[in-house]
Amino acid sequence: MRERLVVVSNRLPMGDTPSGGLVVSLHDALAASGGCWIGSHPEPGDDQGQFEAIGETPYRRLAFRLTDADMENYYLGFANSVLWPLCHRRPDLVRLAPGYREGYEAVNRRLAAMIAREVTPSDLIWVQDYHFIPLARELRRLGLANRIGFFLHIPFPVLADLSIMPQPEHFAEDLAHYNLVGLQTRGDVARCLEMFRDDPRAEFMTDGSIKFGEHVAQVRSFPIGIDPATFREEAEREVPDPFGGASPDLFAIGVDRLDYSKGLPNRFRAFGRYLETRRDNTRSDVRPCLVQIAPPTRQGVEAYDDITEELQGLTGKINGQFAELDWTPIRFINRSVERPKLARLFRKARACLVTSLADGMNLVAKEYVAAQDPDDPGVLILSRFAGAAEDMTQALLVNPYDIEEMAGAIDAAFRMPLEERRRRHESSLEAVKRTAAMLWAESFLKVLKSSVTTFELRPEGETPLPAS
Ligand code: GDG
Repeated sequence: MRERLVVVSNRLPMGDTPSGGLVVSLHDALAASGGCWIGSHPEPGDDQGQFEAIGETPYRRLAFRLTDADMENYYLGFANSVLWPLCHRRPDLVRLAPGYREGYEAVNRRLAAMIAREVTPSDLIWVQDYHFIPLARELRRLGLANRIGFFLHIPFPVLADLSIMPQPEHFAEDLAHYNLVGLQTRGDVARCLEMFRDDPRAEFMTDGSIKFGEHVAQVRSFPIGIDPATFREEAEREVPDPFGGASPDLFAIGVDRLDYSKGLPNRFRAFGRYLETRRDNTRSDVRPCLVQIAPPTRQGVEAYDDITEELQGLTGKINGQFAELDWTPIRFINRSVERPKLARLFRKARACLVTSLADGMNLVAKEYVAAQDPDDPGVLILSRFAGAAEDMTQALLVNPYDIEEMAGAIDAAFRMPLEERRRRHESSLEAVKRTAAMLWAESFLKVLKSSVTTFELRPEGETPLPAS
């Protein structure tokens, strides 16, 4: 029987043309296997337990709907007010409200029942991210013996933080229902293994896999990447000047969803500190800028509203202190910018600031490096706490809590000699190529396909419904 791939993610890509590294690489893998991609529809609603088929692609796209209550309890609630802050080492921002956990479990249970009607026993199921940690457990409960893989895009939590969760014992148990747990970095794998080591129910096998009751799971790192060649082409394409003729002399760029994990307030403070202390302060003809693009996300969650206000305040303060009639030092764009413009901005920027306090990988770091002109490249300033730092060791690595150090790195990046910029860029680009998106999907699926299944097969007579 043919092994189709079934991908499950929180959001279903809706457009006709796939874009973005993750979407493109999964699109290619799905097109090759003729499988399907399951995800939530952007419009809320009640799907009555039935998937809705979306548009034309070489594979099927199936949408489920989230009701307003699901959005509140599952999405904004348990996923983004419990799991997200917990995995990003912000236990102080965890909100435990009645209904969050049940809402999260209910969406996973309902989705599992819908998936079980779609898949055949030979299908490979690949679940994406923290929205669906219990999904394999629910699918096993319905008798599915398929190979099921899970990839966590965000950092694996530290052991001490896990105990803040309601029913923390479920976390290890739920993960053990997957045949393969994929994580971004070796550091994440170490934290995951530490959790299993601490759990008396887990047993380590000689091949490194973990036996948990009747289940055996493997834990491996698969650093995610982008498609560097396509991104470079986009960056090279001539588009109208994104600054409309008012291009700054010298600028650093930041591109992040407006999220507290991305370390934006300290980035702004560091830029202010750099302006205060920069060595070429006397050269009044150079007007350096920070261009920060930060589209809003998860509006309605208190911590996100707070950080937006904080950044507006910092921008006003720093611009008030340094701006001149013809110079705005911080350009804070609290909206999304189209991809071709973004690629072009990356290419023009002399430095890119990625200063996450915690980050699974950070694709912006890779996009910036891919977009550079190798003959005259800009400099990546990269937080030690972004997964990307594990391989991109030739970036200017910084501690995102240390304002002084970051201000120094901005100064060093703006003044770095061409030879050093080239050397650092060449090495960073190698790392981006080594972890290209296609390889990420291929290597995960290769390991998943070879994993042993120890799950009982479906009880006699219980066959899945044929895929419609
Ligand atoms: C999660 C993990 C992990 C941003 N603003 C605009 C825009 N973007 C694009 C970027 C980049 C993507 O969004 C952001 O990806 P990141 O990796 O930086 O961060 P998260 O969204 O937090 O992603 C992260 C990732 O999953 C993948 O596993 O790396 O650690 O947190 O592609 O360019 N794109 C456009 N306009 C914008 O305004 N067009």
